[in-house]
Amino acid sequence: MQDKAVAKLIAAEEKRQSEGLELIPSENYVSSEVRQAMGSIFTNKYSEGFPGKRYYGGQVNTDAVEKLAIDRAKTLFKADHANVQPHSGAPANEAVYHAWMEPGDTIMGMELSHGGHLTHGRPGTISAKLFNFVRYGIDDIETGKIDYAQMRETALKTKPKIILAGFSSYPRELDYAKFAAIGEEVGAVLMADMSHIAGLIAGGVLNNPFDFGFHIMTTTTHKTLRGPRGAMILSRGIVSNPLKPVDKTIDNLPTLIDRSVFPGLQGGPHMHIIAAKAVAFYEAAQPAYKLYCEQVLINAKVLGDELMKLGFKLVTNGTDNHMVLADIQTSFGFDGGVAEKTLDRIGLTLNKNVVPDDPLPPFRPSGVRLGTPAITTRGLKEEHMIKVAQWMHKALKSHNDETELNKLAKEVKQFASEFPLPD
Ligand code: DSN
Repeated sequence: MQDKAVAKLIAAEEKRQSEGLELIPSENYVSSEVRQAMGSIFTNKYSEGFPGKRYYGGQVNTDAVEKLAIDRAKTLFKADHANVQPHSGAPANEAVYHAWMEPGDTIMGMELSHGGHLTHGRPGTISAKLFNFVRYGIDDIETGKIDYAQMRETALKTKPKIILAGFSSYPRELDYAKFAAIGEEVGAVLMADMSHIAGLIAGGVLNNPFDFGFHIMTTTTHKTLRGPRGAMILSRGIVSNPLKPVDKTIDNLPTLIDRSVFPGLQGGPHMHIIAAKAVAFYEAAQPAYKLYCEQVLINAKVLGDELMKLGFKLVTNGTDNHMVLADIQTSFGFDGGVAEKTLDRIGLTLNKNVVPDDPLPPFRPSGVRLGTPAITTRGLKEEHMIKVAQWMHKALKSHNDETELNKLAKEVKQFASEFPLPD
C-alpha cells in the first residue's frame, strides 16, 4: 500500500485483534471470502433502485448479486421479503418506523436500561423526536422476565402502531408468542430487532419471531451473523410494484419498506457490501455454522456460570443467549468503566454497560457486557471460558496492581497467539 500511514494503522489493528480476545458481544471476525467480497470491484457501481428497477445502466451483475442476497436471506429467516440495502442497524429501524407510522404515532419498545437499543427511542434520536415511545420492561431483576401484564396494559391504553421486540443488552429469550398475542389484541404490527441474535436464529439455536406471527424483523449483518457491517429488513407480505402508492397493510409491507429505504432514507446501495452479505448468508446456511452457533451458546453459559462461581453478580443470574451482563459495582465496588479499562489493559476487550435501573450515569455505568460470538469463531471452547473468567476475576481483584496486570497481559497474549484470526 502506498499510503504508509493507513497501512501502519491496519497492521496495528490486526496486531491488536490477534493479540487480545474480543469479548464485545456485538463483534465478530468475518471470513476471508466475506472480506474479499467487501473489497471487490462492486464498490465502483451506483445502483439506486432495486433489482430490475434501477436508475442507472450497467446493472447486470449488481442485479444478480442483490437478488442472490435477497433470496438467501429469505430462505435463512423464512421471510417473504428481504431488503438488503440498509447501511446499518439504525437506518434499518428508522426505515421501518417511517414505512408504517406517521410522525406523532406511538411505538412500544423495551425500557432502555433493561436492554433496549438507542434506536428504540433514546431521547435525542431522530425517532424519539418524531414518534411517541412507550415502554415495557422486566418485572424481576433476578430472572429478567418481561412484565407482559404491564406490556398489555400499556398497549391497551396507548394503542401503539408497532410493538418492538429486541435489545442490545438482554441475556434472555423473549416470549414472542406473548408479544404476538398483545399485538393482535391492540392491532399493532410486530417488529423484532434481532441484531444481536440473528445469527443464532439463522443457525436454528434460538427462536425465530416469524414462527410466532411477527411481521417484520430487522438485523445488522455483522454480529452473530458474521457478515459485513450493514443491516437488512425482513418482512411478511407480497412484493408488488414499488412505483404505485400503496395502503399500509401487511401484504404491502415489502413495498412500504423498500420505498422507505430508497428513496426514503438512502441513495445508492453499497453493492460490495451487498455482495459480502450474500456470501455471509451462504456461510450461515452451511452445517458448520449451526455447530458454531451451538458452541456460542455453550461457551456463554459456561462463561456465565464460571463468573458467578467466582463471585460476579450477573444480571438475571445467567444467560440464554450469547451475552453476559455483569454488575461490577455490586461485585467489586467500582464501576463498569474501570472494569473495561482494566480488562483492556490485559487484552480482554468488552464494554461498560448500564444494568437495569442503573443508579450510575451511562458514561460510568455499573456493569459490563461481554459475549462469546468472536471468541467462538476464533476456536475457543468450554475449557477456555474458565480461563477467561479467571483472568477477569484476577484482573479486577488487582486492578491497581501493575505487576499482576502485566503478568496477566502476558498470559492472555500467549494464549491468544494459539488461536489465529480467520485469514
Ligand atoms: N453497537 C451495537 C451493540 O454493541 O449492541 C448496537 O448498535
